[in-house]
Amino acid sequence: MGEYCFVIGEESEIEGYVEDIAEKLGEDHVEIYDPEKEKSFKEFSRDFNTVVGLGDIKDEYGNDLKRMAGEKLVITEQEISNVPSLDYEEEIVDTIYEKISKVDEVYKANELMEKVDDYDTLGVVLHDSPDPDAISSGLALQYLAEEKDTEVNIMYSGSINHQENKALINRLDLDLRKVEVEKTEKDGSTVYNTITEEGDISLNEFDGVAMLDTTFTNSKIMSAYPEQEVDIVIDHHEGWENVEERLRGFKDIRTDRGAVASIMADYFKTLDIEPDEKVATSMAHGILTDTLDFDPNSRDFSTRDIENLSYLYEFIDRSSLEDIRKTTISLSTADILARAINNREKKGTNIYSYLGEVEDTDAIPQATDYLKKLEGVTTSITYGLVDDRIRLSARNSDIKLNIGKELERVFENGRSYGDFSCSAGGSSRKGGATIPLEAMGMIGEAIKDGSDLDQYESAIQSTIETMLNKIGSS
Ligand SMILES: [Mn+2]
Repeated sequence: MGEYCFVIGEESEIEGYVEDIAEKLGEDHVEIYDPEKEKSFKEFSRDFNTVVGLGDIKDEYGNDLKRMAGEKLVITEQEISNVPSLDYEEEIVDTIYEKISKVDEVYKANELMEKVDDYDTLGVVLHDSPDPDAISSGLALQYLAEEKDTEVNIMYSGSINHQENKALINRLDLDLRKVEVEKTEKDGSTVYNTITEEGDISLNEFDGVAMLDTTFTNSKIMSAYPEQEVDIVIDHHEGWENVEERLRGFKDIRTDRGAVASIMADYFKTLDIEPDEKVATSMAHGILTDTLDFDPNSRDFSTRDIENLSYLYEFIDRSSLEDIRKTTISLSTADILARAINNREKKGTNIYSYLGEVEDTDAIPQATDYLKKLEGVTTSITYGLVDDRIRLSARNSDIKLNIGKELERVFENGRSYGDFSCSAGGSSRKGGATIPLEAMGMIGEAIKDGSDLDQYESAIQSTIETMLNKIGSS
C-alpha cells in the first residue's frame, strides 16, 4: 500500500516529472491513479495518507482534480510557474517534492495531536540510560500534550550517568521517572516487576503508551511488557520491521534524521506552537549531541536538522546551553575511556575494544568516538557487557565499508542463536548491535545457571571478536 496517491491532470505538463518525484519520495510509497484501469477514485484513495493532485486547475479537468484530491493536496502548474524555466527540471521536481513532503508533515503533526487527545494519561518510554535526544524528546512531547490536557509521565530504566545528561537534568530541573525492572521466576515462567522509587508502576496504568528514540530491543521497560502494544512511536532508528503487530496507532520513523528532537521540532513548527525556554534548550542540546555537533564524519543528519536547530535557537537560554555543553567528563566515563585504550586490538585500520562490564551505557559510544580519533584508524568498535547483553557501537570513515550493513550481516544473518535475536544495523558511518548473552550458546547457558560472569569474560571477548573479524570479508 502506497502512502501517496497521485492524480494527474489531463495533458498536464507536470506529468513528465512524476517519475522523478516518485523516486524522491520512495517508489514504494507512491501510486498513480489510473482512471482507465482502477476502481472508483474514492475507493482507491481511501488507503492513502496523502492524495496529491498534479495538473492545471484552470482547465475543465482542474475542477475534477480538486474534487478528487479533496482537502488533501493539489499542486497546480500555476504554483510552480515561478520556477525559472521548464528546463530546470531538477528545480521543478524539488519544488513539488517539498510541497508534498511538507503536507505530509502537517498530517503527521495533526495526527499526533489527535492521538494525544485520546488519552488522559500517557506513559512515555525512552531508551535505557537515556541520552539528551531521548530526554528532550520526552519533554517536547510532554509540552505538546499539555495543549490537550494530557498528562505525560516520562520513564526510563538504566541510569543517567553521562555528565551532559546530569547537567541537563540538574540545570533545567527536569522530572523523569527511573524504573527498575526486576526479573523473577514464577511457576517456570519469567515475571517482571517494574518499580520506581515511589513504588510499583505498570505501563497498564496509563491510557496510552509512547516510545521515543527507542526500539523494543533498547528498552528494558518494554522487554518487561512483551505483549504491550504501543500507541505512539517517534524514532530515527532502524529496527521497526517485523513489530507491526505491536504498533496500534501513531508511527513516525524518520531514519534520515540526526535526532528525534529534530522531528519533535518539526511538530512545533508545523503546529505553530512555541516551545518554552526549558524545552527548546533541551531539544537544541539533544540535536547537537546526537549529531555530534554536526560532525560530517561521525553522524548522519539532514539539512532539516540544522534548520530545526536554528529555529530552536530563537527560544533557548544560551547560558544554560553553554553550561550544559561544557561540563567535564565524569570519572566513570574516564574509566571506560581508559579501558577502551588499554584493551584495544588493532587489525589493519580497524580497532576493537572490549570495555568489560559497563554501567554507564552512554560511555560506550563515547569510547568508540574516542578510539576513532587515534591515528590511522578508519573503523572503531567498542562493546561492553550491560546487564545480560552485549552492547556494541561502531564508527567508520572507510568509504568502502558500510558498517551498519556489515554489523547486520555479521550479527543478524550470521547468528546460530536459537530463539534469541540480536539486533544490529546502522548507516555507513555508524552502527550498533545488541546481543543477548543467552544468544551466546554455552556462555549464555552457564550464566543463566548463575555462574560467575568473571570467568567468562575472555570467552565473551573472543566470541565477539571472531564475529568482528568477519567485517569487510564478504
Ligand atoms: Mn536519538
